[in-house]
Amino acid sequence: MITKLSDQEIQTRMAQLGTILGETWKLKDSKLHISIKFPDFVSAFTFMTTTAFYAEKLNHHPEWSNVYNRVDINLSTHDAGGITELDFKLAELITISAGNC
Ligand code: H2B
Repeated sequence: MITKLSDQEIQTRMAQLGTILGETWKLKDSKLHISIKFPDFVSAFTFMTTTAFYAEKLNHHPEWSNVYNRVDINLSTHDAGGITELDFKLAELITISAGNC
């Protein structure tokens, strides 16, 4: 069973996360949150498709929404009731994949 990270561990890991199109990952409602504005709908949806494959590979899935060229993402581990190592793994993969979209 994966365990929740401490507040200190979360702060340390957040400082190591990169940016996506100038947007930074933030802590919102005890979840890792980012809101990304893409140039258009196609690049936003391409990003979501790429991310979906990473999520399935990790068996760890985002809470997200898309309106035209904006994608809002919230990451937490439902099974642990908070933020775990898996959320940072997915956030890192998302940050890398956004660089390729
Ligand atoms: N995604 C997230 N974000 N948190 C989880 O606890 C989780 C998940 N659990 N994806 C996985 C699937 C679990 O439901 C399956 C049964 O392994």
